[in-house]
Amino acid sequence: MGYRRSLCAGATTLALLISISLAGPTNATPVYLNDQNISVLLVSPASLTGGTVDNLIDADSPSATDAHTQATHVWVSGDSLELRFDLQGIYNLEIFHFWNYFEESFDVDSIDLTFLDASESSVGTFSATPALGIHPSEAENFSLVGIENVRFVNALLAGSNDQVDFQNIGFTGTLIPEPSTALLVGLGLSATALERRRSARRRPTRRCS
Ligand SMILES: [Ca+2]
Ligand SMILES: [Ca+2]
Repeated sequence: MGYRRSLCAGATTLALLISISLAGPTNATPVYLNDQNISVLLVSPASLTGGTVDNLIDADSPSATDAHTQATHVWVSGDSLELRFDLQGIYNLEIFHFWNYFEESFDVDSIDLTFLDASESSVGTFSATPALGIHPSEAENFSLVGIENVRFVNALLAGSNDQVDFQNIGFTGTLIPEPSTALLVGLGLSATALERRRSARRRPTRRCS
């Protein structure tokens, strides 16, 4: 009797877990993405005029102030720079955070983002004309709608002043479990359930109630 009850409970649990896996992270908490969990590469130009690529994503939180110093900002002498972010996981993105420079003759005047999934297919775009920053710099927050299943972000930042200077970029999003992980869990549970069913066939059967 106890064994049959356990078998029925196991089948119910399996169905529930698969249902949760397919439904996605309905209760997941949005996380802030910075140098602790994502990476970024400079695509063009070949090098920065000032600052380092690491300075791009080094703000601790969306509410952090990023005072302008040579150790915190990013500066290119020219019309634009291109960046590529690797989120190191699959996210539904909710907010784009941008810390602009505070002088019109150096700041970023336009931003174009292209969001890519794990196979590098586009899953959406977003364009913004950020406000002039203040000093010390605080983030301007842009809501992202329908930007889902993102692994990579290509960013083009341009200035109409032959200078492109800013303090920081960040994202807030919800991590989606890797399909392979959910699949492995499902397969493992299915194998266990199958073995139990084979064992149960050797015993009298009874319907789950
Ligand atoms: Ca920074
Ligand atoms: Ca400007």
